[in-house]
Amino acid sequence: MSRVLTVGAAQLGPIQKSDDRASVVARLVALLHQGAAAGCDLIVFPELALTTFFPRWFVDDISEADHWYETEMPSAVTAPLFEEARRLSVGFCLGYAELTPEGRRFNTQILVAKDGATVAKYRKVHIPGHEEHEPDRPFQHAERYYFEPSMEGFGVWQAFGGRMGMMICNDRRWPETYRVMGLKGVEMILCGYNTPIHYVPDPSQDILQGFHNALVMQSGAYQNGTWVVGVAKAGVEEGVDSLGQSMIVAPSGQIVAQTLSTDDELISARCDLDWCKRYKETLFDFDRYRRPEVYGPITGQRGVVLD
Ligand code: CDT
Repeated sequence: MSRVLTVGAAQLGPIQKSDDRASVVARLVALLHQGAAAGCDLIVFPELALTTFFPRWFVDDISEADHWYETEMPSAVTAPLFEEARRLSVGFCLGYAELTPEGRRFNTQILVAKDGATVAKYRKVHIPGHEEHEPDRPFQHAERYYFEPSMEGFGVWQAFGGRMGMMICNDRRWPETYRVMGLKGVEMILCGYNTPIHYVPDPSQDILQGFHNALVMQSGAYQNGTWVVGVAKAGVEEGVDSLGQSMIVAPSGQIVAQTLSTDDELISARCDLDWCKRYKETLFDFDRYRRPEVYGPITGQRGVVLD
C-alpha cells in the first residue's frame, strides 16, 4: 500500500452573514472538484466552514444563535458535499458548529472517508476568547460563550493509509496538542482555523499573526515528526480581517505549500507518510529520549506555580 497521500488544503475566503449554507456548500464542492483534478485523496476545509465566524457577535439568549449550529451531519443542505466527495472518491475534513440533542455546543471537525462515511469526529479542546459580552471591543471573540471545551482529548485514527489526527485553530498554539497525538503515533494533523489579524488584548501581536501561525505549526510538525495541514477561513468577513497563509508542513518543519490569497484557494502536496519515520526514529525517538519522569507539572497543574 502506498504511503503517499495527496492532500489538499482548501482555504475559504470570507463567508458573510447573509451567505446561506447552500451557497457555501457550492463553494466547498467547487474546491472539492479542484482537489480531485489535482489528484487529492483528502481535502481539508477550515474551522466553522459552513457559516460566518459568528462568535464575533454576542446574543443575550444563546438560543438566538441556534441557527449557526448543525444538529445533524450530513444534513439536507450538506448532503451534496458528501455525495460529490463519494462520487469523486475524495475524502474530506470539515469544521462546523455542533449542537447535540442534549443541547451541548461544540466547535467540531469531522474526517470523512472516500466512501462518504464519517470515520472520526474531533471537538475543540482549547477554547479561546471570552465568556461574557465585552462591549468595548471592536468585535467579540466569544467562543467561550458559544462552545464548551471537549473532554475527549486528542484522538488519532487509522485512516487514509496512515495515522490521522485533528485539532482546531487555537489548539495549534499549544505544544501539548501535538505531543498527545505524537504519543499516539500521529503522521498527519488536520487543522482548520479562523484567526483575526487584530488581537484585541494585545495589538502588538497583529503584525506577527502570520509568523506565529507558521511558527507553531512548523514547530509542532518537526518536534513530533508529523505532517500538519493548516487551513484558514481568510479575508475580510463582516469587517474583520482574518489571516490566510494556509499551509502544508512536512515532518521536517518545512512548508511545502502555502496559499497566496485570502480567497477560496486550493493548494496541494504529495505527502510521504514514511517521511515521519526519519524524525520519529532518530532525533525524536520518544521511547529512547523523552524524560516523562520530570514532565509531571505539564499534566499536574494548569497555571504557573512559583517555587
Ligand atoms: N478560532 C480561534 O481559535 N481563533 C484564535 C484567535 C485568537 S484568540 C482571540 C486563534 O488562536 O487563532
